[in-house]
Amino acid sequence: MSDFIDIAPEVAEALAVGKPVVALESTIISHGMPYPQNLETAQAVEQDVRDNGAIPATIAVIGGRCKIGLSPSELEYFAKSTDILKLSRRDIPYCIAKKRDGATTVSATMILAEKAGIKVFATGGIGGVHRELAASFDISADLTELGKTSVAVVCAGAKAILDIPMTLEHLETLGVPVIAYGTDEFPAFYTVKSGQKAPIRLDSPIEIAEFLKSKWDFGLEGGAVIGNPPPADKALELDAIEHAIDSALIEAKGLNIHGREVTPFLLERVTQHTKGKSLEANIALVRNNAVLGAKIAVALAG
Ligand code: PSU
Ligand code: MN
Repeated sequence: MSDFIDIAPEVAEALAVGKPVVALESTIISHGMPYPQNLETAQAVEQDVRDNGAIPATIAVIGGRCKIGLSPSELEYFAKSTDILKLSRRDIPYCIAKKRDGATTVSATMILAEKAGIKVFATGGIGGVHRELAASFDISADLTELGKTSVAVVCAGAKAILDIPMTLEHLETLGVPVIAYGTDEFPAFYTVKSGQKAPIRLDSPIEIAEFLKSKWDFGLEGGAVIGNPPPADKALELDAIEHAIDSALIEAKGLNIHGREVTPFLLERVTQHTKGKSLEANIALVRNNAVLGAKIAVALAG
């Protein structure tokens, strides 16, 4: 493992003695938010994990080395650099072989977290089935990864830029449990409600930890989606975001944006259309997820 992976000393120590660790992704830093909000958010999220009793491990690839836990200067370098690949499962070997820098999406972060022995990962939103699936055949590699890699992903659901009902259907096909935390509906990232009932509702970090232990101790491999609604005071209303999303989707089509470019493009345009309100919501919900992730990791370790 050490041929490819460097675990930060603090993270390695915590893992060795069974202390709670929460994995954090880096695509949100490099491709999900502009500088300097990306750096401020990444730092705040790490602190949120610490404040709730766990050790943060931001995951990325630097110079072809897989990093589990970044130093403050690595985090800053990552937030500022504009030459960073976006990595899903298939992109990892290229990044390693070419000794490049790569930001890990949900799928790649899950893979590296599992290899390091980290069970809980907090992020903003997972990728999913894109709208107008028949035309694009765009289904995020995040979903396939959730089907086979045993890491719990705490998120605010799937962004409304996606087709949420189809995303939930595909997660069922892949055998991925979907849990809503403290609510009946699966959240839609910027909004508390998606109009879709979540298959399972659990109301405390301990219940979630018991659920995860049951799954994995029984030998059912694969991840789980923990949908944590965005904080009510920063969440947006569906009408407000729907228009921004529709315009962004039309623009993406006109510019023939496809593949891995789609999600970063839509996020940036939605931020412009909402005059920064969506970015504010995004920051608040990632922090909120880090807090829940830490509490689940603490419950799992206890
Ligand atoms: N959600 C966010 N910001 C992001 C992403 C999700 O709020 O930057 C990233 C995650 O890394 C996720 C990826 O894994 O987008 C999905 O990309 P795609 O749709 O290309 O699979
Ligand atoms: Mn895609």
